[in-house]
Amino acid sequence: MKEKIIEILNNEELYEIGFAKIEYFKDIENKLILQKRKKHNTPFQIGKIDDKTFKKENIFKSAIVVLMPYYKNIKIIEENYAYVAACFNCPDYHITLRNKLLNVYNFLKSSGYLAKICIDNNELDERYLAYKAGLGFYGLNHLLINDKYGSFFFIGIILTDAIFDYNIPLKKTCYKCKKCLKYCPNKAIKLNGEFNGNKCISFITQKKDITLKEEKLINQCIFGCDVCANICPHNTRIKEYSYKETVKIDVINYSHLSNKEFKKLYGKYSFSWRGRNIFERNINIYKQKLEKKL
Ligand code: B12
Repeated sequence: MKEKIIEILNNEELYEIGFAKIEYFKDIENKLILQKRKKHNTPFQIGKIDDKTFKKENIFKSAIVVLMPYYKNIKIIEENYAYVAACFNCPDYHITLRNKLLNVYNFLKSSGYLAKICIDNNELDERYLAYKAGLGFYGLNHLLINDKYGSFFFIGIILTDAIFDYNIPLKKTCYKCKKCLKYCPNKAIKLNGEFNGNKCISFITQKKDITLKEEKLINQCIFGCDVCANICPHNTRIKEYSYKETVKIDVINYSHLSNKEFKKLYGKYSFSWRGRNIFERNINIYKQKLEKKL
């Protein structure tokens, strides 16, 4: 069964695969409580702590966890062009990865098992499940790091009631070089392992109402942020997964788009989920900065 699932996923060019047992994840409960108490969670995090720790009896017994790499070395030297973070520079992973998981989903269903595909917007703590499945270790920057892909990968999960031989978490930790602490533009990362999602630039570029202080933090990368990933030594010497697309926005000559035009141009990218207004707001913030410089 496990071999068959791995074979199906390999045929979809997915090679980093792990199996985690669904049980009460007591070891992260205190971390989750502390993050909530300190108001470090963003509104993008959904579900309750008990959903993430599987505290209550659950119909699912296992998580099949899969990594899909997305590293792209974005080199945009012309200041007049804005860009989006690497994970938004490829066709929407919610769709591409889901499609790649469908054959396993169908295989489980036709074998009489429950199956549910989860990618990103769900109540799970996906990084923790990937960690449990032996696919990576935590960085101080809160990213999960994999030996092959660094931290540049998406996580996809299939929950099922099938039972497997499970993988075990890696014993490794990151180098703790503290570069991510030093370079994070808004000091979202702390040495004691805390991470304030509300201070993360990625969140600031995606949220609706921003303060003047937050505006100052939006620069050439107008959606998402890769600073802590790009300076991470675990991300050197990793292979590029070259998608044809590089979203490059001519900021000075940018003209306002209708919703229809926005959808047509950018609808296939996952950043379009936040809509045209936030995208254009960020372009305008960067444009004003460029104009001040001229
Ligand atoms: C909300 C969200 C965000 C928010 C808030 C993130 C946050 N940490 O609070 C914002 C918008 C800021 C964000 C940013 C990004 N995100 Co995001 N995000 C999510 C989402 C939807 C939920 C995350 C969450 O709230 N988890 C619960 C919290 C409590 O977990 P946590 O913060 O990781 O805390 C745990 C760790 O601290 C852990 N821990 C830390 N050290 C150790 C050590 C040990 C031994 C153990 C056991 C545990 C442990 O314990 C805590 C509890 O488990 C997930 C998808 C999902 N459903 O999981 C994607 C997800 C985490 N994001 C992802 C990505 C790609 C990104 C960005 C790189 C995108 C970008 N370029 O802008 C950045 C990276 C920012 C960063 N440095 O983490 C990927 C992760 C890829 C990876 N390699 O880790 C995910 C899994 C989406 C996916 N399916 O691929 N994200």
